[in-house]
Amino acid sequence: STMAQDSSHRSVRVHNALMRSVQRPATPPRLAPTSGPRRTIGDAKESEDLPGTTVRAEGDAPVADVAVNEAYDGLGATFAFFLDAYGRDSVDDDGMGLLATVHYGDHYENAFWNGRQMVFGDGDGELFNRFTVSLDIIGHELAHGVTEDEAQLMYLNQSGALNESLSDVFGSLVKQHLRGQTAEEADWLIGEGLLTDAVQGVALRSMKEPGTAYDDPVLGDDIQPAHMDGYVRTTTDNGGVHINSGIPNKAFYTLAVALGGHAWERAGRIWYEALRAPQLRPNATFRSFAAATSRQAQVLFGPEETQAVRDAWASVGVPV
Ligand code: ASN
Ligand code: ZN
Repeated sequence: STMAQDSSHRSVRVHNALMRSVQRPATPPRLAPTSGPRRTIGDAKESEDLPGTTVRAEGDAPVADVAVNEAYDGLGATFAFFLDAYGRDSVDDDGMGLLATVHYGDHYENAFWNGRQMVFGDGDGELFNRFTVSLDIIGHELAHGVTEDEAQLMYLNQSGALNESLSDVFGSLVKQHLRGQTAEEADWLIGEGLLTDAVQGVALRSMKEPGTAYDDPVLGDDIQPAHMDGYVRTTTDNGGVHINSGIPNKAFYTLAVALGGHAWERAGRIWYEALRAPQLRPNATFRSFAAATSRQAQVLFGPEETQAVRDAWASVGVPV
């Protein structure tokens, strides 16, 4: 009789525990992100005033200014990517409104995330077109906001190059997701269409073959390394954050192609969860990030994916 009592007590306790977990979740319930993106596009009218005049808000019809519509659509594609691929509701995973300013500065040759919003220059027209032409650039800038919200990787040396690389990874995945491309089909270029026809080059960076995106008398040579053997020690560019990002970029590309299929589903998911892992510190190195990706591959998938992650890092000279 004691046996029967014990097991019935146990089943009652299990039942109560299950009911409790259904009725009283440990964390407060969050509203499902049913509202979609909340986009605002500002026009700085070639000044450096942010956010400038609002020229298109969520739900507004397209306007005559192509840069405005590219920014609006690019923010939409980036929002859709993070929600669909990882269930992330905007930059802060809490439905934050997305603000971008176009026509920033006088022929300004860059785009950036300023901690609160995206900013896009028009380019000089000689070397660079407007910075909204490439969807992966828009995804890159917004991903800086995601990284800042999660690991807060310091924008210096290896942690800075990781910060840069994560923006390239998610920027490229935004484009691949919109196009429905597999890892094999993707171009793995960052900023295709950004360089004018006068420049000898195809893009700002190549994740597939770092160091080969351009070689131009005026712009210079793409000097990104694809392996730790070529790691550039420099004090410019915050310790070469846009240079040494070639190394983790190549590791991600290598993993994505090894796993095959849609890169955001396994390779991207592993990188995304590594970025969110509490063990990842703001001063993370390539090695500590590689270890985080290996752990996530094991937790999320299994031994095959974990080995593929380790092989990918090993191929760029980062042992895990
Ligand atoms: N376009 C650059 C980037 O987002 C601007 C910068 O150096 N912060 O990385
Ligand atoms: Zn960046």
